[in-house]
Amino acid sequence: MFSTRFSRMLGLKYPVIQGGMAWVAEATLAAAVSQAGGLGLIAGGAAPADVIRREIRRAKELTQRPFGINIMLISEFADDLAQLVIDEKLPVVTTGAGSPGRFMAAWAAAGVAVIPVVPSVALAKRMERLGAAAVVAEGCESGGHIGELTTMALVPQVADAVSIPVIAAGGVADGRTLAAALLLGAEGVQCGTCFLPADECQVHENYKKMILEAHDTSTIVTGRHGAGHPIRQIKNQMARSYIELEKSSATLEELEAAAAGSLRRAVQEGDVRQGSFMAGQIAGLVKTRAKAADIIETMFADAARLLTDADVQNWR
Ligand code: TUI
Repeated sequence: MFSTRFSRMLGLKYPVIQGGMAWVAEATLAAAVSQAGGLGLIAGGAAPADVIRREIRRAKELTQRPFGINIMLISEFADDLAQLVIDEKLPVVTTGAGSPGRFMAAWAAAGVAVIPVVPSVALAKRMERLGAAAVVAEGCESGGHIGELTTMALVPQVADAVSIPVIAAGGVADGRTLAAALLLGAEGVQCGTCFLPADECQVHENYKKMILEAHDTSTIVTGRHGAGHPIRQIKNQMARSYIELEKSSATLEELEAAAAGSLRRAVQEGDVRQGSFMAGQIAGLVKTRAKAADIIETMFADAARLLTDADVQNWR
């Protein structure tokens, strides 16, 4: 029932992408998601190509199934990572935080399926024209760097505007939200937050606890007051003091210094005060630890029940 153009394109059992979360999405998690029938991603983040090559090789040891990498386009190593995708013969790449235009010809020549993450209809259309295989329409419920529009508003508008498959991201973490995304016109979903407490996810225990204990209003967006990038993260001392700094009209250099290393401090050190714990608004719904395969199978089984229920109009 969950065979879509997107799942068939990559031979996936389930049309779900594990988000390319910087510092978080490494070989163990990506391989577990791919092994479960979804699409695992290794995050390029701000890492150099040799680090990511090592992760790719490690994932290849762990699974024969397709996986990809995510390239954060503002990384100084984006060009190296773009070539790495080709050298390592990866079937798929996703991109974020910019337009991958300058890489499209080389990737097309190598047969790589390109799936840019987009926050707007205009960018989705541009990506389709450039030859993207699909787009991830990412709403501002998502963790990390976000655009303006919600998933509910963005996904159906993108689905109407392009002919390539649309993958919904932002606020998807269970059967209900998956079913809703499909009803909005998506042919798959991308999830990040719900994989943070996965057994195979290597983040610090404090990060997992932060997600499991979060409630609906636990996240906040930094970067909306000063210059820079809007980032959704758990509302802790780091996020609050950063917003205070922005409001005090600090310089870009001061803001960059305040944020430097904060994601690594969250993921690796579990620094609950000075770390940036990027997470989506759906964190409040994520209550259990489980294997990545269980997270995926439960989500799709629940969505299947909802979508085939004869009484779907009155299901609640
Ligand atoms: O990229 C993400 N999420 C991220 S990246 C990240 S690491 C980071 N750290 C500090 C500063 C910035 C990033 C954490 N989370 N999601 C995909 C995404 N892409 N969200 C928004 C966009 C986007 C924004 C503008 C994509 C394209 C775009 O277009 C600009 C243009 O070139 O027109």
